Amino acid sequence: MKALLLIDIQPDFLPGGRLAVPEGDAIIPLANALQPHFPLVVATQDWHPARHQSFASQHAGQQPFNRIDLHGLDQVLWPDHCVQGSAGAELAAGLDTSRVEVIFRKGTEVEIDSYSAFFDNGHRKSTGLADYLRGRGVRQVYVAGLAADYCVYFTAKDALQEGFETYVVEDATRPISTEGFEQAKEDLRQRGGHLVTTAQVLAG
Ligand code: VGL
Ligand code: ZN
Repeated sequence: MKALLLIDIQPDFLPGGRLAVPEGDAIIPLANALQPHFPLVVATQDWHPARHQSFASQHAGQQPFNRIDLHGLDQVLWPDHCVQGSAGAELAAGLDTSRVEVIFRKGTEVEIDSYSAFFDNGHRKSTGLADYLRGRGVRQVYVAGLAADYCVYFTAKDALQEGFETYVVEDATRPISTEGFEQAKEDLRQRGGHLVTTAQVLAG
């Protein structure tokens, strides 16, 4: 049994959004085309309280994209984004959600960021996604969405660690930093992950 994980396809990560990923909107038709090929589709939403500590606005003298130590973890400071209940935090209007069975929200704790759909960045708390997938008999996980070098990467890494056969659908994701994604891909390959294209998934 295989599952498709659609990561953070939200207006704030699309061109014009508050943390826009270049060409982020290009993945939406692919995310829609992939869905009918999976018996289980799960989506995530980045879902931050307004005063989330990953926001540069919450740290005096800091600018977006600076790095700080946040309670012992390396943290990139972001522009305010995906604030709970805001328009930018919804699932993108063009995304077909009719086959999305469940939506996992993450990043809800003020003190800690959460890139992965499985755990917060300190691996302190599980979201329950791994047990949910195992309970549904899932062995293979395909990851698409935004951003390739952050939430898609961390989700794929945790999926591997949780023992799932893990595929990143390379054309159905876009990075914040191209160089960051190159490193992420190398790391995922070394961990036993697979990179595939939408065409390969549709043909399989
Ligand atoms: C993300 C940075 C901050 C992502 C979320 O979805 O990749 N990146 N919050
Ligand atoms: Zn975030």
